[in-house]
Amino acid sequence: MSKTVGDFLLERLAEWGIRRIYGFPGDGINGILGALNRTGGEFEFVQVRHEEMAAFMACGHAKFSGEVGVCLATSGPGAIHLLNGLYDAKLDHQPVVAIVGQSARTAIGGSYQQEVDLTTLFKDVASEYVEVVMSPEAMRHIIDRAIRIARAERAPTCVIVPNDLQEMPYEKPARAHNTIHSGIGYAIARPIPDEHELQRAADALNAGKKVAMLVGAGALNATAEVLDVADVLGAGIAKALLGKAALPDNLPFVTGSIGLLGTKPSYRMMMDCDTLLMVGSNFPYSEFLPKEGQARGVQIDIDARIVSIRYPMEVNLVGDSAATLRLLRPLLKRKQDRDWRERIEKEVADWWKTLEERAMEDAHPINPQRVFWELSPRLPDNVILTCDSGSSANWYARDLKIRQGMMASLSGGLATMGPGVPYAIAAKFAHPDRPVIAMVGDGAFQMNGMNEVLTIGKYWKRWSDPRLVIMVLNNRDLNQVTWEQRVMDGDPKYDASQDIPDYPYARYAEDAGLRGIRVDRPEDVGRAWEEALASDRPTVLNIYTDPDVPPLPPHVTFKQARRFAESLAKGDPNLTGVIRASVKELFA
Ligand SMILES: Cc1ncc(C[n+]2csc(CCOP(=O)(O)OP(=O)(O)O)c2C)c(N)n1
Ligand SMILES: [Mg+2]
Repeated sequence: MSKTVGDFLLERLAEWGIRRIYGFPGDGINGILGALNRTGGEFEFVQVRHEEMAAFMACGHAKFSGEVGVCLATSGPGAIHLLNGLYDAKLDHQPVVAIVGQSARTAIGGSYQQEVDLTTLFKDVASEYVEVVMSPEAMRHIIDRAIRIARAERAPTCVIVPNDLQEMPYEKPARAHNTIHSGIGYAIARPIPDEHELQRAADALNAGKKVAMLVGAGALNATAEVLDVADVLGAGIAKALLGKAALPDNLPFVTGSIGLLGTKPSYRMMMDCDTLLMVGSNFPYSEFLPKEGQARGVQIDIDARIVSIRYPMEVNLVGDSAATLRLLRPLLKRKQDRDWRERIEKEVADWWKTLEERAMEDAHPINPQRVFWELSPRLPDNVILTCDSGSSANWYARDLKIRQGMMASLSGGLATMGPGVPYAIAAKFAHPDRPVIAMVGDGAFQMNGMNEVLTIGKYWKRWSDPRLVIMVLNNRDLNQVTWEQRVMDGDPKYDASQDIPDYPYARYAEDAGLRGIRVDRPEDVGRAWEEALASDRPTVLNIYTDPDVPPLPPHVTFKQARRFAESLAKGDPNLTGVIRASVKELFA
């Protein structure tokens, strides 16, 4: 049999170094699946329960491996299911290539079954590149460009392959007019800013007496350089959510997370600083940054489009974070006066004590903060952490003490529910020798995590280290939103939209061939983590936590406090519990 377009597509993916595809079948991609079968195991096809999960996994693969993630779905419904996962990749700037089927070229435009205008559907999410392959000769340059652009722009791209074309004999483009002749290979570059701009940045930073740094995902590979610069500048460093793994939390001048999920020392540092150095972050909430005019600003980012969009910066340095910081460093003068740094260190030390006290406060039955607090000292050295959107993201951001050598991520930009478990699966496939922990709410687990437990059941024996722990924060509530309704809108909890059913998740895990542990007493939390992390198979920890412990912002404004009081006065069904757990936190 001659080589088909499907065969060629896979050959090309392999040449690009791609070996794993997350997907789900359908007759719109049978020509590609048949070709995958013929490769005889060269590719690892990971079958998911839902195409959105394939897209999350491709995004997780990119996040944890730094390589392009690939997902594959059939035409129509399969392609539509990918969307949310692809938006997650888009908003968190991850290179993902989606390959989707389409009706046969002979049927396109004929309202054929499962025919959806996929170019229009993907136009926004894959705005960097979405193309339909219309002839065998075009397969080569379209897949080449989709991969190269995904990597260059750190964005999702999409290749739409009509099903009849997948089975056709592959033909190389002739050497003729109207043909395209592409090759493989990335351009690796570490751009650096102009010298003059570097000097201007150094002048601003040298003039400051109270320098605050904010680092994000763009600083994940610049740990040493960030620390070096912070040391000379006597700066404290706050971390945006996606930058959690950029710096260990045991350094005394790292103020931790920032924003609604942030810490008090981060907040105070930003309110008091006279200079702001932002590295690789697109942190959105300007109310947590200095007031306009309060601080002189310097920003470093690889993407010229996003500099100076959160705070009016005086100097914008467009370049690779590590390379730029290395060039900046010799231009900086060491701050002799260390008062600012010492004040930050004192606030950080006090804050950790506050967090411990909060975590150990009684709750019914278990204080969710304690679940994260007790995990920190038990984190294996090379663990990979994933988290979902929900109240768990607060405790992940604030309470969990990350150390050097770990990786961690969640859906930062889209803040979608659902990626916690699929990211963890992708982390296991990318690093089968490392333990992985996913921290997800019961709502997110019900939304899709439970289904993907079956995927874990199918594949876990392939992983050299079988440890994958899914911690389900079982509060029987869509708790983050319940609290947003109370604090932001002054509304009482609306049971109809917020209450969710309880379910025996540990038993469910056992039925799926995994381990399940149910925890409903605070004193068992530490031991449960230890058991799960010593297990010979993936484990679901079902931890019963108190929905009345408030995931409040680090400072509560007068307006928020008033709205919260109003929500209680309007007859919140959880009234007594809420008052017990939270008034102390709010007004203390
Ligand atoms: C797909 C999606 N739907 C809805 C939301 C809004 N939302 C954010 S957090 C949240 C509650 C999550 O509940 P759960 O997973 O139980 O976590 P909890 O906050 O209770 O810890 C909701 C509904 C979202 N972010 N993403
Ligand atoms: Mg919940």
